[in-house]
Amino acid sequence: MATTRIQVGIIGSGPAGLLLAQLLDKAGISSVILERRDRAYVEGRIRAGVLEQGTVDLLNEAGVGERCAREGMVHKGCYISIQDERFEINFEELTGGKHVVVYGQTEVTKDLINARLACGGDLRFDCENVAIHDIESDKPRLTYLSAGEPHEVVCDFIAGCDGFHGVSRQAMPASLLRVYERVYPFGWLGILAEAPPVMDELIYARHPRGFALYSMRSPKVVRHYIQCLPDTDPEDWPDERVWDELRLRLPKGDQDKLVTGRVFEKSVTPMRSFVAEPMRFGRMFLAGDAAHIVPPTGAKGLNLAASDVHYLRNALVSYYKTNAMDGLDGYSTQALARIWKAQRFSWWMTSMLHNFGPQDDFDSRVRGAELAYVLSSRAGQTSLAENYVGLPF
Ligand code: RFL
Ligand code: PHB
Repeated sequence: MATTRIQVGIIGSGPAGLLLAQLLDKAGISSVILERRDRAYVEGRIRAGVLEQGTVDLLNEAGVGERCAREGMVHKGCYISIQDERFEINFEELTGGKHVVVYGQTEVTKDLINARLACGGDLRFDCENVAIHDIESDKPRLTYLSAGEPHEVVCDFIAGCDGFHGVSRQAMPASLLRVYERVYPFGWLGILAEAPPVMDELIYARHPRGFALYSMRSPKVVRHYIQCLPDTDPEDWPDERVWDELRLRLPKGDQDKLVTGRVFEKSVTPMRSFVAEPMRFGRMFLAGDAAHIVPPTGAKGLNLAASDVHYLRNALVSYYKTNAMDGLDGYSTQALARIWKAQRFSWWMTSMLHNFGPQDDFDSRVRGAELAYVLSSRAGQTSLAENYVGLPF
């Protein structure tokens, strides 16, 4: 069996695993990434779009921020509509100059993969049956198959960056793991289309027909979502039906601003909130979606993966400098403190903006009143803006 000896073994080449590898590289710490899928699949996955400044800063630190700085679109605020009324939330004014950047996760992933390969970093695609061994020892191991051949990685630490369906969380003893979960009775049908954005900023729309989000990827490509049932088959939504529904959920005064175009991606995302605690077992540390999922309404998933990676990188750097485990011992608690705040924000945005169904009358009135209050109060708007642009880490 081919054996690799390295400092950190990373499972998963999503944003968490790739960013961690590049940041460790800058600190002189060696790592290998084992990814189950092929490069084209990883680079083609359509997901997030909104980056907090803290995430952009980390991309810069990792040496991959150049294209994002050039092509990313700075968003100084967003709009929230309630049926036919639209309100502006001005992030810059409310937070003392902070904003977010719209830059697709697909592009972040491509930039990180290119940087990894350009610096001669070890990134292995098509790794089958990745398995974790000896987690509680000083030399944990990863084994996998590549083109049918067995391989082994012997390392000091394992970073489980393999997303919600990965193997790392599963490798933790069930008796030690506490899981907190909420599954929502709806999903989002998302499209990518060749069309100009509806407005200069994203629009989050609360509507009796259900929530809709009008986002973008560039001045020529939009990313829109509509609330749907979680088991919706995208095949039941021909393009015309999607565009009609998107138009109906906009305020009447904005409906003629929706420009249609060729739809080139359409998929349904179920919505859940999920946290697994702790994020560490022995010498394995979870980061990103492997440990937590947020509903996308707050645009926090990718940004949380970045803040986890920031804390984990700091802890690993401190270990290799001092040989002391304190930083790594504190990682889970430190990361979870920020994760729960983002969970709260994502749940809050989701609950204020979605239609939870007709049987939910009292709660739905309270949720509507909460949104109306937030929009009518500077304190409410400030709270929303402060969380949206990202809490410090
Ligand atoms: P990923 O991206 O899921 O990457 C995990 C990687 O691990 C690989 N893997 C394995 N590799 C080896 N062996 C195994 N056994 C493996 N099992 C899995 C997978 O192939 C994959 O390459 O997790 P990571 O890195 O933690 O990143 C998390 C983000 O991808 C996620 O939180 C965001 O996309 C969430 N999200 C959003 N986040 C934001 O910050 N802003 C947004 O605007 C935003 N919008 C969204 C979103 C997620 C969405 N979907 C589709 C869930 C919008 C949507 C629609
Ligand atoms: C996106 O553009 O994909 C996007 C934007 C904001 C969100 C979620 C997704 O809250």
